[in-house]
Amino acid sequence: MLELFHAAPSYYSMVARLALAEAQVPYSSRLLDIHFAKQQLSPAYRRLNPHMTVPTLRGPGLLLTDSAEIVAHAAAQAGEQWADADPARQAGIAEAVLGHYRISIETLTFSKLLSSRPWFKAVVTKVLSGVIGSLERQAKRCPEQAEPLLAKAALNRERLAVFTQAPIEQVLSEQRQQVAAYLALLPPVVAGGWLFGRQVSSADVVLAVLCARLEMAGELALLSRPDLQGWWQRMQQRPAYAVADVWTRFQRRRFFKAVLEARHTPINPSSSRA
Ligand SMILES: N[C@@H](CCC(=O)N[C@@H](CS)C(=O)NCC(=O)O)C(=O)O
Repeated sequence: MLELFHAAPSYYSMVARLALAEAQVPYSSRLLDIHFAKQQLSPAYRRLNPHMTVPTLRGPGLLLTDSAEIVAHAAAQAGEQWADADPARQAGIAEAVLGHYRISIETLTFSKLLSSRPWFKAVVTKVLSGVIGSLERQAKRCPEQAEPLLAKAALNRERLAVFTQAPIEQVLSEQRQQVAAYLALLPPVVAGGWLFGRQVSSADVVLAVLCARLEMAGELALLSRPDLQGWWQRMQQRPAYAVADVWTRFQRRRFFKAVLEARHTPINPSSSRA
């Protein structure tokens, strides 16, 4: 049985959950608390996933540490059920998926949050500075793992710089432009169909999670094309969409419930890459 290490409200965890649900790949859920306990930074988890991020998919002879790898795995498992199996559509699908991964979801989400709640900037600064300090201390204590720990500290410094160095409205406006440009380049969707024809694809999976995040951020107006609006309505009706637990609004009670559940998640890093 596959195990999916993920967090309930995490964007890239939702990508993995939706891909696996659409491909009907069963897995055991292993929830992590990436916000308070920061289990993604624990020694056991970082041996499993050196990027110290969720999701991670683990199984016999399988260790996937990035949502894009999990989507590709799901596409392979789905075979002819997904448009990805059609050689004529592969280049277009790959371009749509890659374009999605060029968008900084985190910058979009946080710039929106900070633009409406300026007081949140102090919280973000405090949390990120705390994480950077902790990673740097751990790097000193465990020199053999210093490289990934310092890389993660540097990444968090970059995150901090994005939100503190430029006016937040400017950051948000750039993110909006990037998302709008991405959506404009997607292929026209024929009535009742999916992005690349009559079968869903990796591109539908990532776009669905992007739309859910736009809705959560109050930015769904960016989805201005009527064909994509119809697609989004239909996508939300798919059984896999409900199974995947894709969030279109922040669910405080479920968030804390998942945090509590995560305390009991065993992380045994004894697996190896395929
Ligand atoms: N490229 C990675 C990004 C994963 C990622 O950034 N996940 C976020 C949650 S949505 C995370 O784990 N954040 C915690 C951290 O960076 O410490 C993927 O697609 O899996």
